[in-house]
Amino acid sequence: MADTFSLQRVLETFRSSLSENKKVYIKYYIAGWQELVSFMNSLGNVFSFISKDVVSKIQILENFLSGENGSYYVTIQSMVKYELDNDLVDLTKRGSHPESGCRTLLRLHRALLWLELFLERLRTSTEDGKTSVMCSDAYNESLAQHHPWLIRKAVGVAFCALPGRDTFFNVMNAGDHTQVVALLGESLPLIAEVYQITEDLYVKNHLLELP
Ligand code: 1PZ
Repeated sequence: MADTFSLQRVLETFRSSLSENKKVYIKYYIAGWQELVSFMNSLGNVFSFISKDVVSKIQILENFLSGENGSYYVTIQSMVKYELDNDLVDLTKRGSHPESGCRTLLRLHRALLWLELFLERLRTSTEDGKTSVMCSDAYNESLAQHHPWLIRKAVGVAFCALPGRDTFFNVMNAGDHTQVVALLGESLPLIAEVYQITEDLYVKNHLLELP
């Protein structure tokens, strides 16, 4: 994986994560997150507490995927079935399975909603739009509801360190502003679809509140 971020690659990995029959491949789902981590790292050290958390969650899922039961972790659907059938998920409070695949993926899933809301704001923003406001509005509508006060404060501080809209667009490495906006328009429905498929699966299995 190259060090420089490209929005195009994020789009490609999320596209690869969807199978024809609407299964979500964990391998590509976490590869998409890995790309986003490299993007965050290029924005500066203030974000390292965020990217560390994402990296550790990617690692947990990667370990399952490459472990002896890896074949059950190929898709989000097979993981949910396998872990539930075998009582491998702490359902109401953290106990003997504090780092199940289901609860770990749920954290990334919630963050994916943040990403979707943020990118949509970025896509439709005007030249004087403030990335910090777009980020925090998206955050308050999504992830913030799942974070305690201390984390919300720390995240608020990090948002203030965000570069402006121009820099953001440049770091995405996808050409001029018009091209970035077009690519965002292409990526967002994909991200939204992956999100919705996961959301439906988690709703169906009552997994949205996993500790
Ligand atoms: C480009 C700007 C980046 C803004 C990122 C906005 C989201 C802020 C998320 C803050 C996470 C704070 C650190 C750790 C939090 C964890 O406690 C939680 C719950 O996990 P648990 O403790 O239950 O194991 N972790 C999360 O909620 C996952 C957070 C993922 C954040 C993804 C950011 C994606 C950035 C993409 C860049 C374009």
